Amino acid sequence: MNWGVLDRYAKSLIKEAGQHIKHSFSTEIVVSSKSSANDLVTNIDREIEQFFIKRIHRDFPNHRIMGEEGFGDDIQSLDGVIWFLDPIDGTMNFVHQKRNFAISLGIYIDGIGMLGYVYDVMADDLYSAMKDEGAYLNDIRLPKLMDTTIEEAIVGVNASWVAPNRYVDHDPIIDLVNKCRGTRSYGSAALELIHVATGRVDVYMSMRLSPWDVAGGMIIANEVGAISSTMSGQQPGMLQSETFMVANASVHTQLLEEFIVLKK
Ligand code: 2AM
Ligand code: CA
Repeated sequence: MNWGVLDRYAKSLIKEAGQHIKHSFSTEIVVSSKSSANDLVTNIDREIEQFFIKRIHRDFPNHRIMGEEGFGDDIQSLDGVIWFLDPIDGTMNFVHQKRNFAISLGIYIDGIGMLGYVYDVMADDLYSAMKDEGAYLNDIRLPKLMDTTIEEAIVGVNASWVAPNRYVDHDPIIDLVNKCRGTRSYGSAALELIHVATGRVDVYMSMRLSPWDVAGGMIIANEVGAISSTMSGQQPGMLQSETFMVANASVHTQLLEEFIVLKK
C-alpha cells in the first residue's frame, strides 16, 4: 500500500464532502432520530456517507468501510484495510448551530491506525496524521504535548457523567471537576480528541463512543504523544461502542487510577 497516495486521495475526498455539507445549508435538511429522541441523524449524514462509500468502493474495491449510518460493510474483524467513517460527528451541533461538527475518518490496516483525519468543515481546518510521520493542522505540524498536572488541566467532560449515570460512579468525577483547572464540553468526540491533540484541553472522556467517533482523532492524538484507551485502560477494540479516554500522557494513568470507578 502506498500510504502517501492514499493520504492525498483521502484528503481530496474529505474536502469534496465538506463542500457538499456547506452547500446543504441552502437546501432543506430533514432531521430524524435514531436510538433515542436526542440521537439525531439527517439526510445529509446519510448522503455524505454514501458519497464516501461509492468512491472508496469504486477506487479501492479491496478496502472495507465501517460507517456510522450503516451503508458500509458488515465488519466483524479488523483484517485488511478498513476505513472508519463518521460523515458528520456532532450531528446535534450541525442541526442546532451549523458549526462545531466534523468529518471523522481513520484508515487502519489489520487493526493498526495508519491515516487519521478530522475536518472541521466550517473552519476549513483539516487535522491529519500518518502513523510515525507526525500530525498536522492543514500544512502546519502540531508540536508534541508538554507535561501537565491534574491541577493545571482542562478536562473535557459532558455534564451527564457528573450526574448519576449507569456507567461510572459520579462522585470521583465530581472530585476531578473540583480538582482540575476547568471543564469544557464541545459535543463532537472527533473535535474533542483534536482539542487534546492541540493542547487546548488536556483530557477528554466519554462513556459510550463508537469506532467511527474516535478512529481518526486517535491517530492524530497519538502522533503528539497523547494516550487513548478505554476507561479500563485497554486499547480501544474498534468493533463496538466502548468507554473512551484520551489524555496528555503525563496524567492518563493517574486519571484512570484515581478518578474512574466503572459500574459493573
Ligand atoms: P455523533 O454526533 O456522530 O452522533 C457527543 O457528545 C458525541 O458523542 C458526538 O461525537 C456524537 O457523535 C457521539 N455520540 C452521541 N450519541 C452516541 C451514541 N449513542 N453512541 C456513540 N456515540 C455517540
Ligand atoms: Ca455522526
